[in-house]
Amino acid sequence: MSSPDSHLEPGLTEEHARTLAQEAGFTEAGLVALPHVEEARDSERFDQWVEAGRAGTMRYLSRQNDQGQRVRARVGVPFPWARSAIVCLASYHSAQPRSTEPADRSAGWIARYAWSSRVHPDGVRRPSDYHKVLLKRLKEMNSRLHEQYGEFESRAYVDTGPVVERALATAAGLGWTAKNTCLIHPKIGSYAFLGVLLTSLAAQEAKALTLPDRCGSCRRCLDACPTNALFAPYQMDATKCISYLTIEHRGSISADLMQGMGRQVFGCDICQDVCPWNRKAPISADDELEARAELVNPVLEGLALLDERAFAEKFNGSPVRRAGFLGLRRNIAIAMGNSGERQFAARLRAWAVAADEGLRSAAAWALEKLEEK
Ligand code: B12
Ligand code: SF4
Ligand code: SF4
Repeated sequence: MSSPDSHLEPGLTEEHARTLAQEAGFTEAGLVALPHVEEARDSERFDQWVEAGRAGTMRYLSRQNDQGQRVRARVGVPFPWARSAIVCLASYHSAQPRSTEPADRSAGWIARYAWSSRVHPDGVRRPSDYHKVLLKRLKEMNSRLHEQYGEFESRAYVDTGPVVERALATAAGLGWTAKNTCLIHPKIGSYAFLGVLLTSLAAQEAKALTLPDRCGSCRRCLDACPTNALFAPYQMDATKCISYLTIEHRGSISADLMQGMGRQVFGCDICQDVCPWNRKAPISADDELEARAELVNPVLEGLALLDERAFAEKFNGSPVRRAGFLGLRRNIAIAMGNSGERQFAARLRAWAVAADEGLRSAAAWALEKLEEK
């Protein structure tokens, strides 16, 4: 437990937080005192988003505590002791092609963020999951802070904690929340993961200014989104987002959305691939997040051949496992339908009688689409 005395200054400085983060392997970091100045605005935006039903079946986002407060809307609700957040950013940009570049129609697309791998001490390259990679770094930073400051409260989160990471990253001056709803760092772009270390330590310097929005009059992401999930600037209906449909959503998908999904089999990069701020973004030097070349434009037939065991072996330790074996198969069936390649008809016929409803309905739709040709 923390003692009140442990909260006395000197407190954290932004420079110290950045140094610690970079020594732990992060590309960039910022510090923000909590509650931050835009908390009321952000919490209102979050509430409106959830109340409009944009979160779909991701019920954890709308969870309320016994007092009826929405847990994620304000950091102070689950963590009343939190006085500062160190927000860290790890670039995963790689030199590989983008999803918007021409590719063979018989290939699918797995989102860039899920390509990560690293070489283990035994010399073998294995998939890596950013959640684990970043969490280990945050914990290392936490230990170093404890050596320096003694007892205090803290929590480290990457993705799965009850915090809106992009809102905290914006408040910490790491970038702006863009029209595609991603956090864009002016130098690093948006192919970057976020991780947050909450502490009960005071932040010595209050954040002076957040960065301005630099989207200007651009609308490329909105125009490129194939399912209209970005229905207005800064507004996303997650229930239409290909990332949600391919990763989070279980079961059948409506026909109009399947059409828009194209050949994305896991996640979606389109609204980031068209963004000018990613054009000149530096390639990441992070050796724990290196791209696995075999996941770039993967051949659909190769993915379709994976049985449950081969799926587990190929994606063990990778974010792709989250889609589940049958979820990925359903997505492959949709991509086959959208490919226009009749060579997939035989496989789709077999899947069209599968026991799993999501796979069965996707395969039937895909078959019909191929036969329309
Ligand atoms: C749920 C979730 C999703 C959902 C919903 C996405 C969404 N836009 O809300 C789905 C499954 C669709 C998804 C997709 C992706 N995700 Co996601 N996801 C999350 C998660 C777990 C929660 C996000 C959340 O709370 N959404 C609710 C909305 C309201 O929050 P928000 O979008 O962050 O909104 C804030 C701002 O947009 C702002 N805001 C709202 N309205 C307005 C209006 C104006 C005018 C302005 C200026 C700002 C503004 O205030 C909001 C609240 O404070 C976070 C991790 C976390 N714990 O935060 C990762 C996270 C956001 N995802 C991430 C990633 C990498 C992705 C994908 C790129 C993966 C992929 N390639 O498929 C896509 C990107 C799609 C996109 N264009 O956003 C990263 C984003 C990194 C970054 N640089 O932005 C995060 C931070 C995970 C991480 N730890 O790195 N994701
Ligand atoms: S990730 Fe794809 S589907 Fe989702 S908002 Fe961006 S372009 Fe649209
Ligand atoms: S594509 Fe244009 S509007 Fe969309 S996020 Fe990038 S700069 Fe902003």
